[in-house]
Amino acid sequence: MQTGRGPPVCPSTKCRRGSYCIEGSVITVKQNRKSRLTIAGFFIVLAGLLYSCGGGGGGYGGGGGTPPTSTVQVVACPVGGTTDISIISSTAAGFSPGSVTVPVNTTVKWTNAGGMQHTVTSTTVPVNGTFNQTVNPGVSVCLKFTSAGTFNYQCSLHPVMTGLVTVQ
Ligand SMILES: [Cu+2]
Repeated sequence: MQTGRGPPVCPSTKCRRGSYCIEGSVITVKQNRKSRLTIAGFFIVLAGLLYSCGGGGGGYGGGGGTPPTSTVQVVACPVGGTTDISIISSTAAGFSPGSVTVPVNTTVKWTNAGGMQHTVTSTTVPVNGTFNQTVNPGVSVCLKFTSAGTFNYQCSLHPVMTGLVTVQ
């Protein structure tokens, strides 16, 4: 295996016979060309490899790994046990409270207490921590945060509305 040299090679079981793979050709190039060319060539080959392998599965065939699991999951709102945020206006104070700090595996519940549609849309968040939920008037949405981190969000319809969920 070429671990440590970059993204892992596509497993041969996922590459159809006849499609090119990294191993032989790139090693040869690496010995004969300067490193910059090798790197460029590597990514060109890698792109082709990902493309050729992507049709069979979920698009992660090139790495041979599993798809990333989101650390923020949309869940049906439970009865009780949630940290509650009201959406009260389309101003900067629209999310109330605008900042909450919760333990890992907390479900946060946003309830639209106004008459306008809003969203709860992540902005700056950890990898695999994105979310984007529409919240219609009178409706609640719930997100379960299963990993620690700092999750910034806004209403995509009224970007002045911002909020923060800190999970620790
Ligand atoms: Cu809004």
